[in-house]
Amino acid sequence: MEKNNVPEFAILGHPNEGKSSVVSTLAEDDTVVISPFPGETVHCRVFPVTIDGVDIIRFVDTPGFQNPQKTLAWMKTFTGPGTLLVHSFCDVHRNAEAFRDECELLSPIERGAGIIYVVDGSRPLRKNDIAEMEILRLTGQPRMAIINCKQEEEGYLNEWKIEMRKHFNFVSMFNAHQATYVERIDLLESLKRIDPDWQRPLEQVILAFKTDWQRRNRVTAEAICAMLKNCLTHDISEKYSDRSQVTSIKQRLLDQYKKEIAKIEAKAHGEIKKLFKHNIFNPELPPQSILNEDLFNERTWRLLGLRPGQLALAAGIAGGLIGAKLDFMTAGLAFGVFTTIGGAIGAGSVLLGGEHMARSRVGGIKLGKLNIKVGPNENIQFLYILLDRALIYYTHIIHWAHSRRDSVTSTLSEKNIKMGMTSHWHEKERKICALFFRALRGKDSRKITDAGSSLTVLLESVLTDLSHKSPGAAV
Ligand SMILES: Nc1nc2c(ncn2[C@@H]2O[C@H](COP(=O)(O)OP(=O)(O)OP(=O)(O)O)[C@@H](O)[C@H]2O)c(=O)[nH]1
Ligand SMILES: [Mg+2]
Repeated sequence: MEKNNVPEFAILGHPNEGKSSVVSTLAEDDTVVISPFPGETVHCRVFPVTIDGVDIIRFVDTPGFQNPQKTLAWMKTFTGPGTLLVHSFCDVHRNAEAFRDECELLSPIERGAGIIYVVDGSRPLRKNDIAEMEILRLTGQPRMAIINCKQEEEGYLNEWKIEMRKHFNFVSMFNAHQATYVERIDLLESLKRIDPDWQRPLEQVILAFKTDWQRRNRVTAEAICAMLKNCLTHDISEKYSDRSQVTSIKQRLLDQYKKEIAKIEAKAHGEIKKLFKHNIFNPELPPQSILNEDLFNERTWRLLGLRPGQLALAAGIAGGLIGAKLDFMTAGLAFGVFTTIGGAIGAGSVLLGGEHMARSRVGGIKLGKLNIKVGPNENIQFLYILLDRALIYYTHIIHWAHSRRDSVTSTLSEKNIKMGMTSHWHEKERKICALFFRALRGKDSRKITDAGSSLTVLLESVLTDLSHKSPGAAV
């Protein structure tokens, strides 16, 4: 451990075993270079985890062992004090090309870093691996081993575990590309056990991690709430004088309305992505994800949001128009939304795809001109659709390990059931949503603030629950 008490861990191992991937996932840093070709990392690089401007822990990415058996042979002949072993080795071999990588990878250990040794447990154990483990044991530094299976092969795990227990204080399974928030915390908990001196500093690190995660969840809840407010109150309008242009103006406004709503939603999703430190790579959605669908298309409305019965109740509490138009509306749900604009000009409002998704109004204004207005959306289902999409997006983002650079291949079977989360909520939660929706339709800003605060608190607890669920639960 460094003098200033910031725990430092060097991630060591054979080339191409996933060292950089482990660093990237643990440090939540997608700038770490990961490559399918061995020998990618040639210099040590420190990746700190910084919270509130302070480094709380540092992970050091290192090159793979180049010549472990010869290194071990030299170390076995060393007769000086054990505390000088690493230093002496580096001193003697500093300019030897054959030991360039060993000198580099041992440098963090020389300055007191702990060791996390990474192996790919899906391949058989080799002589070089045993030499590497023995070298690390001889350094005398606190150390744990991580088995990071790159393939689904588990036949070699036992021999790895038996061998590793001889050399390490702790052995743990950790899949760099799949690890979740909970698994990262578990790994830090394991690190705590490898040396009594590190117990307290690592407890502080874990606490800082958890507190920061909670903060991110709170900010995410606020961002979702702000997005809902913006989307649910959004409208656009245009004046016109020539009645023959009404249909084309309405179509144009409707397209514009949808684009603007999509932009508000995308902005909120972008904020979530950034909060969870995905800065460079775009966590790819599975091809069949409902989030790839347009917000306003039929599949989205069929699979997300509340079920018809729930919706009637929600609309009742929200005091919306929906309850009164239930029969027509549920039919609309089956056929999709925004499919037609219709020609009901002059009727005061236009039913879009069987719903009051957005209103187009034609009303007289001064100077004999007319006005067409699209929005705000008066269907409470819109709130639930947006909410479901935000929660699905959040789940996807938090479960996307920072070391992942590939695309998603898992398939999702689309059953004929609601895939969103809100349809599983209890009445109490749906009431909070309904009150927020109702407040937005009124003009009382205090009511809006209060209802928004209740919704934010609810969302924060929903996000906390999701953080502790396995990614399998996500859509
Ligand atoms: N499927 C899968 N692939 C992994 C995992 N960890 C690493 N890989 C892949 O293995 C390759 C090597 O990963 P790196 O993290 O760059 O390995 P490294 O040990 O840092 O390699 P060098 O720097 O070359 O020594 C990359 O193609 C990774 O995508 C894993 O947990 N699952
Ligand atoms: Mg590397």
